Amino acid sequence: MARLSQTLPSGPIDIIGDVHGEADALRSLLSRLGCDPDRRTAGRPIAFVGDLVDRGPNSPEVVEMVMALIDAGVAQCVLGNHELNTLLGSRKEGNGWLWGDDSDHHQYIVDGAVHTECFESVLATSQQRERYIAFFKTLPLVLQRPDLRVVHACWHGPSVARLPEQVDIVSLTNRWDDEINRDLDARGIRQQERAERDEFANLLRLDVRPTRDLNAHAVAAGERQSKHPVKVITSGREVRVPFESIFFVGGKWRFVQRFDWWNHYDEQPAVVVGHYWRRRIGTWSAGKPDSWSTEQYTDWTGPRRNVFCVDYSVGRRFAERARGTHDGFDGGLAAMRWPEQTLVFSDRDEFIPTTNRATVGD
Ligand SMILES: [Mn+2]
Repeated sequence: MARLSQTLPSGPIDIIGDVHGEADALRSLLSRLGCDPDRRTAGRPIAFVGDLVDRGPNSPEVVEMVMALIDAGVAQCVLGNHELNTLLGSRKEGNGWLWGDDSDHHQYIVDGAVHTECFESVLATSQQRERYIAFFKTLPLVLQRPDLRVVHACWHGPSVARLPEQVDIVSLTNRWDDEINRDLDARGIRQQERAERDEFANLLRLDVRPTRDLNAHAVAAGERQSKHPVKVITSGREVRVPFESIFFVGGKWRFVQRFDWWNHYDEQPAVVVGHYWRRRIGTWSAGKPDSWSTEQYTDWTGPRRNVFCVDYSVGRRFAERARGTHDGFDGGLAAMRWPEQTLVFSDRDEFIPTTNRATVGD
């Protein structure tokens, strides 16, 4: 059971972006923040935005560090979509480490040729798996206080309002899934969706690109996401993409893409999220739309300029390593210091001021 909405402590706080199993980066970031995970001490409270695990080299070590800090009362963490997947038992690209599966791999294209590469990840023992799943079940979806809100992907008032106070997140998620699926069934959409997916290798193969628009699949995928409060908060709302723009990411062909909710957020408390693979430097072609695009990588965004994504794509390092990079990564792990609103990166010495923030009276 988890209390789904919890309170952030008052006073200064550090908010850490998606870690994705990058244990070394987390260690150096924590040390820059004055936090010692072995002695379980921190200079100020820490809030993790979730997605602690998957794809990176050592998810077990990351979970152990975060559990220790939460146990000691110096950190909090919201549930990310990657933790939610493991709770639901879904095997996804990049979470084989938890199931002890060393054949877990990702697919990518170089010069038109499809490559597959296994993730180089420390595997969990069955004992660790049980402990980690039990731990994920205790995580809230929302952390908040009057001036600040922390969720993994999306603040959406109506979805937050639908959350029961204390609940088993797995039964809640399944119950809402069932409701949505019953409705899709009643409209005949689910049957059509199955036929469409069967025709194109269940949409799981990069080399089997769908040759026509799959309407039922697109409608079902959109509603399963955007009508489901747990999914909305942990992975955002989604909207349909035109057929010419369908894309392959996370091991699947996608007919919907992320809705830019931050451009519509018009409430007073600042919101800090992760999830959106923000670029830190340069550009890369990840094969998917660049949803969180701001002029400067340090910019706040939204009509009130009070929304910030602190995920600088450290979770992309597995792909950088696969292409031969072992140092000087594009993707970074960051923390936002509040109320200073400066960024601290695991691999940079200077503290970097954020930009484009609304000032009082704006
Ligand atoms: Mn995420």
